[in-house]
Amino acid sequence: MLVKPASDIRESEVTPEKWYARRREFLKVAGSTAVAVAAGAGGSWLDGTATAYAQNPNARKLTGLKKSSFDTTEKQNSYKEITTYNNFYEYGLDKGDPARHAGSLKPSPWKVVVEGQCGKPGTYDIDDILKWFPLEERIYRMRCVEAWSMVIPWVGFPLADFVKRFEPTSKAKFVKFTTLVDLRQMPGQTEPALPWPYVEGLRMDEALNPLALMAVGLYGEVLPNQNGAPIRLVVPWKYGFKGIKSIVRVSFDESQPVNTWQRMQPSEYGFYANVNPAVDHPRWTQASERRIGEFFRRKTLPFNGYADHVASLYAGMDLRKNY
Ligand SMILES: Nc1nc2c(c(=O)[nH]1)N[C@H]1C(S)=C(S)[C@@H](COP(=O)(O)O)O[C@H]1N2
Ligand SMILES: [Mo]
Repeated sequence: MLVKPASDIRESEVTPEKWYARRREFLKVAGSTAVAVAAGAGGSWLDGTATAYAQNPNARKLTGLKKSSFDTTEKQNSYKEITTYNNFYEYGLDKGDPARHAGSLKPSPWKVVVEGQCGKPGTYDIDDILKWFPLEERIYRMRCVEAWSMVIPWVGFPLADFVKRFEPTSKAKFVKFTTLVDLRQMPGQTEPALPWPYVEGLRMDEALNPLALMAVGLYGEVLPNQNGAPIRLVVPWKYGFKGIKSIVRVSFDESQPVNTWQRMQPSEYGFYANVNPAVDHPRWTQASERRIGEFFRRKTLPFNGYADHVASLYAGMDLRKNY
């Protein structure tokens, strides 16, 4: 194993979310934190298995898209940036891994189980789900907790419409989302980098906020696998890890779910995960961010610039405690 001195490790290789996952992965192998951190600069379990970027075998234009009133007018990131710089630990921990390895995901056929406190539980086919909701394009800022950001033209439908269709009962206080578990389609799940499956959740009023999007495409085409095909969540006022990919289960729950990153390291990743420049991550600042493709950092905006739409959801809450 090649062990680089700490000063040789690029900033992008010791990014926050990766740190814990990498440590877990290597603790198993090497049994030592020191080796684990050094190994972060070296090979991953998938190195050498593929070199070309995975192509989306189902690439298909989406037509008849409505324009959204929520669009940002900021410059959009390129298709290449959006599809080759990803977090999707089911395919590896490096930003290029999902593009290289997510070709093994089969987004069709695909079913989504809806369960819990609702009037219409069941197993629904993605093709039917797509027929129920008119699609729209929404150009959203996205901000990762690792302090980079992008502007992405998503295609999808409001999560609120999806939620209402299944008639949640008065006991449904939270919506929990779960990603596929399949060791052949998601080979990264053979490593304990994260506790699989990936899980996320929203409070019911957050889920009903019109900004929350169920995304099924970007740049006018169906989602590439690496971005979470065939259906993923986009919550633009929260850190990127809330945007769970490749969803197979939606559950209406009475109690607050424990999301994956909160389970990994609760002192650093909370349930709310609202973009908040005033609350630093314990190991780095959240006051600024680097827009992918730009050199200079920008100041991070409260709620990622969506405060007018969502700040009222948290009136009276201490957002230092509820991070
Ligand atoms: N299932 C699953 N969903 C996930 C992740 C993951 O590792 N697995 N990573 C999250 C994180 S940390 C971010 S920043 C976004 C990245 O989305 P993108 O690759 O489409 O930009 O996906 C989120 N959704
Ligand atoms: Mo992230």
